[in-house]
Amino acid sequence: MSKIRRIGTALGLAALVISPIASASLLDNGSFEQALTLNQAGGGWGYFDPNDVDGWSSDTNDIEIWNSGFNGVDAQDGTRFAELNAHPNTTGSAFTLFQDFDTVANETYQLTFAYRARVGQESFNVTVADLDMDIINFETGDWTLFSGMFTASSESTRLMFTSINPDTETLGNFLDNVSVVAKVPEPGTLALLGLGLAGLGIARKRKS
Ligand SMILES: [Ca+2]
Ligand SMILES: [Ca+2]
Ligand SMILES: [Ca+2]
Repeated sequence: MSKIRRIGTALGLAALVISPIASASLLDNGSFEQALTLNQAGGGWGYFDPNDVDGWSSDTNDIEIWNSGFNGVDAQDGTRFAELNAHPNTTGSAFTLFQDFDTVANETYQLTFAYRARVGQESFNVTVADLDMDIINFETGDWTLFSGMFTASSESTRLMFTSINPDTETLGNFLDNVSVVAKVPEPGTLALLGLGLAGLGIARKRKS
């Protein structure tokens, strides 16, 4: 086996070992793909008690899920997405959508998600650990991707979306493809590359 092929094999092994770790989201049902029965508008959308929705919760409202293509809005990922401004609003307060997940204190994570406005200029807040942002949401024709880093402060962390505009009206602020990943690939890559190079060293030694 040539040296180049050995390096290739080592890198290939490293990539194989790393990729599932790097890409595994810590969230449950982050893309809203759970096979709930959408019973509004002939399967276009539905709203659900938070207890019936995997992963996600709300203390104030039902959770609204749309089927890709309904009202001309395609999911950004998979076949379903959520509308933060859910249906109905019985409390008269802002809409919330949150999920708690396991973290390690002082470790850094990356949050990514897609958002899209429904009617015009909309906005919402996203809060997770030390990340707290109000996001202006004005693009009705396409999804916008958000990416941000946060550092956990405890063993359980809450990711929370809250409607700002509209505040209590039921139309607005689509969300999809929400993901949280641990930012560990750099040290992991280095360690595995080290192992791979050590392996090369051993192979070379045996040959000589
Ligand atoms: Ca989705
Ligand atoms: Ca739930
Ligand atoms: Ca709605």
